[in-house]
Amino acid sequence: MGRDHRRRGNPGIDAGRSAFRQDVVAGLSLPQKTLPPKYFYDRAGSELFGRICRLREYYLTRAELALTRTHMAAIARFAGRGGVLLEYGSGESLKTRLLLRAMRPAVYMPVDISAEILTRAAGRLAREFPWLRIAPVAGDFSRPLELPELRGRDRRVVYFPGSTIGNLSPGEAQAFLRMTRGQVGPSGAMLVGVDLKKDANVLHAAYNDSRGVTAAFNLNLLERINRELRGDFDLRRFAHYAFYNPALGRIEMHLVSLVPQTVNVGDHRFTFDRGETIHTENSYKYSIEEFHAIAAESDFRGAKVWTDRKGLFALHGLIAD
Ligand code: AVJ
Repeated sequence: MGRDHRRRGNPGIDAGRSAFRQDVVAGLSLPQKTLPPKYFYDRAGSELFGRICRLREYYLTRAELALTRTHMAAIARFAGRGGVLLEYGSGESLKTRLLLRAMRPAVYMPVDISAEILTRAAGRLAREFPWLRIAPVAGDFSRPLELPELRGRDRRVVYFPGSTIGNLSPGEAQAFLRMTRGQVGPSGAMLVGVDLKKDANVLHAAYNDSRGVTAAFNLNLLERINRELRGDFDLRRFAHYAFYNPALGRIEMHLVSLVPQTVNVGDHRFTFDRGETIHTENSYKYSIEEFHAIAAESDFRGAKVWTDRKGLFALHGLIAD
């Protein structure tokens, strides 16, 4: 029983799985094999990402937390009191709690693709912030969203921390900001966390940690394909490969085939040359000026920017222009 029964009984999982299958088959059929990074975050992947955030080499999380603490009063002043705070992501982080405490929005609206994660996070926040109205929205923030009706005068501020925007190409980031600008309206604002350009050796270490957690995170994508899509990837025949591409200003993560091989995913077959890669993630790094230029093309103005003392990470305060 089990499997088929469960799949027929749960259209949510079925729809998700068929989108996953479609994306995997399409991506592995390209001349440069590619897999979308959003599929890293199954249960095991999310756990591994949590471990990455605690690694000594992965400076991003600590730098963003440090700058948020240091500049909290100014950040809250920028966001303003009593409006609607939308967060793209489930908002489980310490940074979110600091922001909620300082800013005291009238409504907090976390937007996440996983209803399960949202419900759990919202329940916890509700206990911690009894005065706060929490309105979780289950949906994909990378597409135009239907938001619950809000009182029209309430100022909307979108919080998008963690440099998640770095997964998008500059052109996609611009389109994404433009869409968000439509979402918040003419009196709206955005707080977006962006990893800064820096010494390539520091970047390299952050994505090639000595404990191999990032490697496990990358390889878990193949394990997920094996589990969910009847794949037969042999994880010993692929290796994590991450490097900084200075011309494009991004970290690239790949999985390299160590031997010539054929892999099955359900009824589909894919062949790999020795040394051929699957490109699994880009993580773009922007100077303050570069990010301002992207914001300007999206009808946002870079009004404020806060960084940590070491100049590793930036939080941009954008206002509708
Ligand atoms: C969650 C997209 C910001 O790009 O640094 C961490 C994901 N990948 N280590 C990043 C990630 C490898 C992370 N983001």
